[in-house]
Amino acid sequence: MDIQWYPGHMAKARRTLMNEIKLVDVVVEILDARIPVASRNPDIEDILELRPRIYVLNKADLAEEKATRAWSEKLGRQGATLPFVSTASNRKKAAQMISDAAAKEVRRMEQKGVKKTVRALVIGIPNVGKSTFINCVAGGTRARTADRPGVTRGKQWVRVTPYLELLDMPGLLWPKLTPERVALDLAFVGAVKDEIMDTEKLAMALLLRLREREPDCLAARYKLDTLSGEGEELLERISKKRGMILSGGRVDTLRGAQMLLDEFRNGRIGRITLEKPEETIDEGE
Ligand SMILES: Nc1nc2c(ncn2[C@@H]2O[C@H](COP(=O)(O)OP(=O)(O)OP(=O)(O)O)[C@@H](O)[C@H]2O)c(=O)[nH]1
Ligand SMILES: [Mg+2]
Repeated sequence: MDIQWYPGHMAKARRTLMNEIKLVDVVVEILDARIPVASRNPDIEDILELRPRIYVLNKADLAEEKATRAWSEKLGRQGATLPFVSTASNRKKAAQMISDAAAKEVRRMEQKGVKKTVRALVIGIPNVGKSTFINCVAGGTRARTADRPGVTRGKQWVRVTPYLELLDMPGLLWPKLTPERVALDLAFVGAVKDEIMDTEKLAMALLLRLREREPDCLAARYKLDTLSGEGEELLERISKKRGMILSGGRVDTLRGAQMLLDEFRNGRIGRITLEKPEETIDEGE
């Protein structure tokens, strides 16, 4: 499946990023704990590496606990890493990590007699939870959020305290999503607009992936006795089981596909990490 997604506002966001990086002290890169490698943006690495970085493995509540711990250790060798669920109870942990990352600069300014305001840039793929993370650290609903990609359209500074400000940005993808596994992973978790994809094909690909990864979760959720057959057959069987039948008796696989994707994205099929830390993951071509 060919997924190309690089609308104008993302190209603009890259340019904005080049300017904003000069104003920030810390970069908070929000990754999806279910796909920590595929959700890292290779296209802006050159910009991000200019500042100290924190990796947040967000949506850890939807990922396998053991895998998140292992990823956290692995990524921890490259920069401070925090497995995270964006809830109010985790507010302090996140704020602390940001101030730790900026501590050196804060001390440097202190020596000059200036109390520095720490500015952190929050970056990541669409729908990964950047705005939710910011709301979690700032308290309240300061940035707009929704369960679809492309919600934040322009940059927005959110003041947490007089000495901490966070910059929300639109989600960024990169011009060419390759290899196909990466493109699919991004689409499975909801980083790519569903409107530009073939929902049924995507659902079939997800079924094959889940059958390979977590056959027991898949069989249990949809009460399937067997997981044999092509993706198309599986999707039909699941849609039928859920009573998705069109007038005339044809199975409504489009509705079934949407349901499957929704259930996967909400963790209803189980806590599933698609990229396993023990595998060597091909990071691209
Ligand atoms: N389960 C779970 N859901 C989360 C978490 N963080 C965010 N979400 C959900 O993910 C969806 C997307 O959140 P946003 O904060 O709007 O994502 P964003 O990265 O700002 O998205 P764009 O602005 O569109 O790029 C929302 O439905 C959030 O409720 C988390 O830790 N766990
Ligand atoms: Mg947002």
